[in-house]
This record gives sequence, structure tokens and C-alpha cells, in this order.
Amino acid sequence: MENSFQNEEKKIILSGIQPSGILTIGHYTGALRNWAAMQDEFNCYYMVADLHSITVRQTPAVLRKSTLDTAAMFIACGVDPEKSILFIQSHLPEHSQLTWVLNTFTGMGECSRMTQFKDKSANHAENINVGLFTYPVLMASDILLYQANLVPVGEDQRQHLELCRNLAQRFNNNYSETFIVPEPYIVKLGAKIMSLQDPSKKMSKSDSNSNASIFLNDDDTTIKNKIKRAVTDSGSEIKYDESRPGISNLMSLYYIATGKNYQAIEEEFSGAGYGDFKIAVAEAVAELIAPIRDKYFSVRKDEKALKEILTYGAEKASIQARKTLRKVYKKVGFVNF
Ligand code: AQP
Repeated sequence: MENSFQNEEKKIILSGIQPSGILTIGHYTGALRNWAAMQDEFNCYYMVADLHSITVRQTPAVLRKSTLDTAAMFIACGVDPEKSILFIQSHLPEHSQLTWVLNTFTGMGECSRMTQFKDKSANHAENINVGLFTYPVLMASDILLYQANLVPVGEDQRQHLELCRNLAQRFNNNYSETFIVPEPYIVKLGAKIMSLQDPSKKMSKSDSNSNASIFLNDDDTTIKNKIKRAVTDSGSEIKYDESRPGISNLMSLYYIATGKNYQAIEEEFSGAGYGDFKIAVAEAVAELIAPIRDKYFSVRKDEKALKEILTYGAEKASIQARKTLRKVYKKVGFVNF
């Protein structure tokens, strides 16, 4: 195999999700559904970001299982391993090797300014490790290793991509053209999905309260019960209003599941109460999740086939990863016999 992809004309995209729990409807709307849609137009690398996930302490057996669960969920949501390169980050040692080199190009001040580092260290005060600090350098390596042109980013990752661009330019200026400087790829984003139990917080796969998140493998009854119990605001009108985050979040879920915009939803439920609206949201979300869940269980059941897909993905990814790392090692002056 000479190249990672057959058609080298297309622009390259890289994205990943950490295997730190079961993926939620937030991952579907904020990432996976877009990943599936981008596969024809771009050459896509999609990775299970297990190296990133250990910046927060994980239970080894759970992490091993979650890594395969996450890969199976990528496929269930439409990632096609024939079109895209699907792999596990730790299978490519080049991610860690490039990170070391880029660490020596990154200022302490640059890393300490990252708002995610500040947030995560506040949330995990018992384990503020150096990995958490250099997380954006690993992310830069993920991107630069594959010479990605575009990186789909939400608001929370913008600052990290900016650092990645700075590192690429710094390295290129110091030696010679080595890395493609990636651009943010603004996808038509669904709204950010908030916790069902605390709508001021993002819905998250590692929330300790499982009622706060709709997981992509939840059964119909579980989904309906979670939505029935969702925290709503005072008031009774079905109206999108940022000062009423509970009802607005349910409207976002209904929008994702049905494609109806907020105005259409307000018209459909004018005069209706929260109870009726919750029943409609629950039905629609359950209908959206059902085929994803079914596909997930069928992919996950055949672990041998799943591992073959991931081995093949790692082999294809390593063609480009090795090429980039070789170039970098040569430029910094490492001896190669
Ligand atoms: N609630 C959400 N709404 C919209 N998009 C979301 N994403 C995650 N949650 C939502 C999108 O998923 C991608 C990356 O996910 P990640 O798991 O690598 O990191 P995360 O954003 O930190 O997700 P979690 O669930 O909150 O992880 P934990 O619990 O491990 O900290 C991104 O594209 C993100 O926008």
C-alpha cells in the first residue's frame, strides 16, 4: 500500500471521540452524524481517542471494552470503514512520538492559557496531571500527523486548533515546509445538547447521573423515562428561549429527531403543556435511536470482525503517520541508519 487513500485529490479530515463512556445523542448530533455525511466529499480519518481519555483515570477493563464499544458506535452511526479510515489512536505509536517533538516547540504559557485545561483541572482537582496540561499538543499531533486540511471543531475546541496551527507554522518556519496548516471546518451544527438533569451543563457520557444523558444504546422505555423525568423550567409555554434552558433543550432534541425548526415546533404545540410535549419528544427520540441501537448491537456482537476493521484501519493510517514522522525526525536531526 503506497497511500492511505486511493483518491489523493480530496481534502483530508481528522476527528476523534474519547472512549470514556457510552456515546450520547450529543455525540450523534455534534459529531457522528456529520462524520457520516462528510465521507464522500473528503478523505476522513476517524479515531477512538484512547490516549486522550487516560488524562482522567480510567478502569483498565472498562476502557478496553469502551474502546470497542465506541468504534462499533461510529459504524452504527454511519461511518463506513470502506470509505473512511477508522482506527484506535494508541495503535499508532506515531501520535506519542510526534507529541514529544511538538512538546519541545510549545510554551508553558500557551498550554496554561487553555480554558479546557483550567476547567478540567478544576473538575479533577485530585488528579491534575501533566497529560491534561499537554493534551492540546497531543491533539495537534493527531491532526498534523495525517496532514489534515480540515478539522471539524465546536466552540470548545477552537482554542486547541489555534495552538495546532501555531505549532505547524512554527515548525515549518524553523525548518522548512513540513506540515499542512489545518483550517477549522464549520459544520452545520445541531444545537449543543444539554444535560436532562441540569440544562446549564453539556450532556456528557461520563455524567455520574445516568438520567442526565440519553445514550445511543438506551432502549425505548429508558429513553422515554429519562425524557419524562427531564428537568423543565417554571412556566408552561413551549417556546424556545435561552433563559428557559430546560424546555429549549427538549425543543433541540425534538428538532434533531424530526427536522422541524423551533418556529414549527412552537406552532405545533401552541396551547399544549409540558407533559404532552415530553411525550412527543420521547416518541421522536426513541424512533431516532432505535435503528442506531440495533445496528450497534449487531456490529458489537461480532468482535472478531470489529477488530479486523480496526486492524485494517490502523495499517492504512500508519502509511501516512510513518511518512510524516520520518520527515519530522529527519528535520530535527535524529540519526537514521
Ligand atoms: N452534548 C453534546 N452536544 C453536542 N455535541 C457534543 N459532543 C459531545 N457532547 C456533545 C461532541 O462530541 C465530540 C467529542 O466528544 P469527546 O467525547 O471526545 O469529548 P467531550 O466533548 O468532552 O465529550 P463528553 O461526553 O463530555 O466526554 P467526557 O464525559 O469524557 O468528558 C465533539 O465534537 C463534541 O463537540
